[in-house]
Amino acid sequence: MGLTIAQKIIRDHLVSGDMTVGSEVALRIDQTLTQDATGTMAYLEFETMGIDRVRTERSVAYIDHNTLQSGFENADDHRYIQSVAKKHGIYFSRPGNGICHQVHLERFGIPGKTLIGSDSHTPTGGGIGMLAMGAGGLDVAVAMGGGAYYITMPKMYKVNLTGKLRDFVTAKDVSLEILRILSVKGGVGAIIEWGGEGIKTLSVPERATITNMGTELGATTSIFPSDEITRDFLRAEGREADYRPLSSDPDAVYDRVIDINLSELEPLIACPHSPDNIVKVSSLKGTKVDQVCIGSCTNSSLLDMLKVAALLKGKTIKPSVSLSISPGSRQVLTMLADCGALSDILASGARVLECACGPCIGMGFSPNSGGVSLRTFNRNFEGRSGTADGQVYLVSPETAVAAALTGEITDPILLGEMPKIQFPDQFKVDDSAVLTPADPEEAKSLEVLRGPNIKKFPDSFPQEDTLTATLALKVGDNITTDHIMPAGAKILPYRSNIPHLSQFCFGVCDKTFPERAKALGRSIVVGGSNYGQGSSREHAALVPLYLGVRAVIAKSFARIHAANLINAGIMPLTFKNPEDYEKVAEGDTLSLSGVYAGMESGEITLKNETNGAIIPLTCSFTERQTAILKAGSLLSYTKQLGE
Ligand code: MIC
Ligand code: SF4
Repeated sequence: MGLTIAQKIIRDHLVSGDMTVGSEVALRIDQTLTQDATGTMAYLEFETMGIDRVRTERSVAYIDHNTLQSGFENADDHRYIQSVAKKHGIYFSRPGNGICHQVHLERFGIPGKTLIGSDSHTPTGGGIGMLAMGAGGLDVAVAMGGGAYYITMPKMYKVNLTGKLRDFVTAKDVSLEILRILSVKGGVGAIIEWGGEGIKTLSVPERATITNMGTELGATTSIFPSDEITRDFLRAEGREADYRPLSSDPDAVYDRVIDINLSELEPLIACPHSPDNIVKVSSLKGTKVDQVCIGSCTNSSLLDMLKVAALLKGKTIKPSVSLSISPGSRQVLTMLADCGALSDILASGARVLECACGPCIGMGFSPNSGGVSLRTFNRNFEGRSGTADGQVYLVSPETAVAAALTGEITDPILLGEMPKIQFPDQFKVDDSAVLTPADPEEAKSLEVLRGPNIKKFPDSFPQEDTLTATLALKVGDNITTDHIMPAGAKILPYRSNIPHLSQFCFGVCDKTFPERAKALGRSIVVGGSNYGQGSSREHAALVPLYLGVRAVIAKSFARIHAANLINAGIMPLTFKNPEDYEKVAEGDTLSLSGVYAGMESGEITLKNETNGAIIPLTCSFTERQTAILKAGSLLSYTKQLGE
């Protein structure tokens, strides 16, 4: 039987396990990336492992999320990451050099290699045929130390593209179309391979937009073949030597095949507050727009920016609209400046922001109250923009420009003719903002610089055979990690200070949760389906742990969050019968007995001591995961292994 692209890469990196769907496989990881918002924690974890130098082929630390530096906290974290990177063999991409995924694609990604990153949009690397996955910081720390990365062997989906995108219909619309078809949980447990004749019409930046946003499907990752288009991109980056062709076998077997005809697509838009809330742009015609933001790891490539500049050239944005543009990398910004496109952008009235995540994670540029904001980003979760009642829509750069010019939601096709873009066949390569690590000898004497904002990890609690605790919070379906542990300019500086962060835990759902949970000492949280979707932030597990949460019971979980809960020693358990969700209420006393046997058999019984209901729960922990939960955390487990 033939293999898919992902199966081939998994086969080549298999450390243990068998490749049957649903069983656990351990993979050798070639490359890692971190960003600063998850990186401080990941490097603190790496340091506790006592390993001198990373054992990967390439590990890169990016500073791109927390670049506001509104106090000493971020500056200290940057300094810490810079010093720890230099000492332990990690490349350091300085603040201002760009968004991790964009820079990694440009400078470091290699077809056929494995990459894990402490950021959920790491699958961007699938645009050049990498097996690139988002992971919790601790998993990345373990991989940096040479340990394997464990995943559940995913199903394989194939999206067959035919036809060719019309002008003003873009790769972003392809991402929105697949979200319309599959929804935010439709990719859970699957790897999505993109193929068909239509992919030959898509450049690497367009492919990367698609793999980037595959994260919103809940997919383990998304991947394109590595072909002549990949070779052209690597050549333009001066890295042709990194090219290797990669394709699936003609007789590869897929669990699901989806067909999309690019020629038939129309501009699409994701409405508040979920990336799968999709309608046609034309159906919202005339909706007044207050703000437009162009950028993020989804749509900040040179190609995107050149199109935006060409559409803005000689025009002025509506006075009622505020437009921000964040190029994805210093390379993109420099090339925009060199060819004059930057002047066209500035002359239109746009505000050019730093090459960083910026507004995407609520680091500035929040909309006005109740404001309608059209963004080329990948997430529009409630409150994420920093404005609680902001109405965020997700669109392509073309649709974004159309709104900025007209002041309302407008089908970009109405802009007339698409200007011709002069796309260079050589990118301007300048790696001076990527600092190389010290050599092993010099590294020995280097000091790691820590600031006072770095606080100790929460204590871990080995799971016991019985657990009795109060249900402190019951939430609904599709709860994101932005609900559990919000980010934004006021909170993000405290990613290495769990006690401070804890005040904001579940703030979007219930502001009283932190105080109540603390008072209870130990508690349980109940959720609906797809609990923990979105970001890879392990803080969404570490902070509940700090507040005493010992188990989360839900209808289903998102992949990275479930792994983060286990790594933190919190049990993710699933209702065997989803309707039993109704049999528990906030404040009920819940008890689990025979936990150890249940971890092995896959069934644990819950008794609701308040109303007497007996509720069967399921779990599918591997031996390793059971051992982690019994040890209290992945860190304690790893330490025990070393003893
Ligand atoms: C996001 O887009 O939500 C983030 C911020 O990049 C996160 C990482 C984080 O919370 O630090 C992600 O996607 O993993
Ligand atoms: Fe940064 Fe936004 Fe991309 Fe997350 S989704 S890495 S915050 S640009």
